[in-house]
Amino acid sequence: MIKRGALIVLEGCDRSGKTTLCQKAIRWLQESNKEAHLMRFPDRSTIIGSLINKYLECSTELDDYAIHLLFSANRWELLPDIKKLLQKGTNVIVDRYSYSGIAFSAAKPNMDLRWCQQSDSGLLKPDLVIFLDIDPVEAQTRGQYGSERYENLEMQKVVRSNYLKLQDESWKVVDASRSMEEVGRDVCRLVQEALDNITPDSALKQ
Ligand code: T5A
Ligand code: NA
Repeated sequence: MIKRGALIVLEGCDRSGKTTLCQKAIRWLQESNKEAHLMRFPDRSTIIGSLINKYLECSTELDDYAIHLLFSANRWELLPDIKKLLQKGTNVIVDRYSYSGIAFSAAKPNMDLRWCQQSDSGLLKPDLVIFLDIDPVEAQTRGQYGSERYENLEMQKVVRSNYLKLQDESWKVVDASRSMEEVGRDVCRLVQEALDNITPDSALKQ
């Protein structure tokens, strides 16, 4: 019986190092001869993703509820791909997932966190969520925020507090204010543990 792959998500505020660490984890897995595939949300390459991209670049306006559902739809449209990879034994590392969807939308006035959770209900549950934790004030020093929506300190502070409300048993919080090398070592160790925990009869989690 083929052992399914692990679904591992990296989350964190803007500039916490998600993309850098996802790439490091993928390289490390591939060098250890393990099947690994990198995905990211939003995936801006689809039709839904192109609408999200326009919204993030501030070249179009959308209702807060409508954009929330588009971010969610972007995950739903790629769910079959994720399932296929996991079922054939490929480990999938994902740069942002539902937690971003909830933490960012719910940081807007009048958006309820519980409501924001609904549209992602039924997606696959990750085996491991690595939360790269950093004070948004410090993250900001890693290069000026660009012109994308949400890239401002006030928003990022609320996002961080929302993230912390979403922690469950799959979460590991990593201090992301340390050097890239130290953070990378922790991330690779956690990834290895998650892979070790998958057994031939581990089913996909919903
Ligand atoms: N969003 C997303 C929603 O509102 N709803 C959703 O459902 C989803 C999925 C775009 C926006 O969309 C929102 C959230 C976002 O606001 P994105 O495309 O993932 O999301 O955002 P990006 O701008 O690509 O990425 P981030 O700004 O979040 O940055 P990362 O990936 O966390 O950080 P990274 O790796 O690019 O590193 C940033 C800089 O810091 C350095 C790196 O070299 C780089 O220069 N760095 C470090 N420096 C020192 N020490 C370390 N340990 C370092 N680690 C990285
Ligand atoms: Na990123």
